[in-house]
Amino acid sequence: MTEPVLVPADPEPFALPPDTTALMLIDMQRDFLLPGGFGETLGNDVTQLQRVVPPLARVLEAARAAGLLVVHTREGHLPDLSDCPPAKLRRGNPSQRIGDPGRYGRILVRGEYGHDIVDELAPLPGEAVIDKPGKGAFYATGLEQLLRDAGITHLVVTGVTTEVCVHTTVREANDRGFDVLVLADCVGSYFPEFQRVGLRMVSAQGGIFGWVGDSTALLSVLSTTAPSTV
Ligand code: TIU
Repeated sequence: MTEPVLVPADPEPFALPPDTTALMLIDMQRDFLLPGGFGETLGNDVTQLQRVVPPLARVLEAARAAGLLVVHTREGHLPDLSDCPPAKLRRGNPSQRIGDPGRYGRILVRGEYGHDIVDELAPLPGEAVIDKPGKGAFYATGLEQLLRDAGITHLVVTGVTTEVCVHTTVREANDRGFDVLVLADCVGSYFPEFQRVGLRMVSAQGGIFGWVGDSTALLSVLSTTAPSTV
C-alpha cells in the first residue's frame, strides 16, 4: 500500500492514493474527434476537441507506468439500435443520425471504425473498455462493479465532451462516493464557454462534484510513484 500523493487542484489539493485510483478516458472516439463524424454532423467544430489528445496521451503513458487502472469508455449503440432511446435518435436536426452511414462507418454504432478510440489513445490489451448507450459511464454498464471489484475509490477523469459525457459521469461517480479529479486540459468541449463554466461547476461550492487540476500537476506527482508490488 503506497501513501496518497497530493495533486495541486481546485478547490484544494487532491489526495490521490495510487493503489486505488483509476484513470478514466471518456469517449475519445473518432466519431467525436475527426471531421465527418457524429460530432461534426451535430454542427460542431471538432478541432476544439483535438487539443486534448497530446496532454492526455502523456497522462495515459504516466498512468500506465505508475500502475493505475485504466478505463476507456465509448458511447454507442448495438447495430439494430435497440439500446438507443427513440428520443435520442430523433433529437436535434443533424445532417446524419445515429446509425446512418457516415465517413467512418455507421455513426456511433459498436464495431464501426468511427465508434472506436483514436489511434493515439488506443487501449492496450487487457485495459477495460466500457461500451455505454448513454452519456454517463455508469448508466446501463458494468463500470461500478468493475471499479468496486478492483477496490477503486478515486477517479481521474478525462475525455470528451466536458459538459456532456464527462460531466454526467463525474456526477454519477460523485453520487456513488468516488472522489473525482478532472484534468482541465485533458477534457474538451466544442464550446469554449461550456468548457470554462463546466469546469467551474465541478470545483465550486467547496468541490460540489469534485476537484479540477491539470495534466502538469498530475504528471509532477505521478512520476514520484511506483507501481505497488503487493
Ligand atoms: N454532443 C456532445 O457534446 N457530446 C456527446 O454527444 N457525447 C459525449 O460527450 N461523449
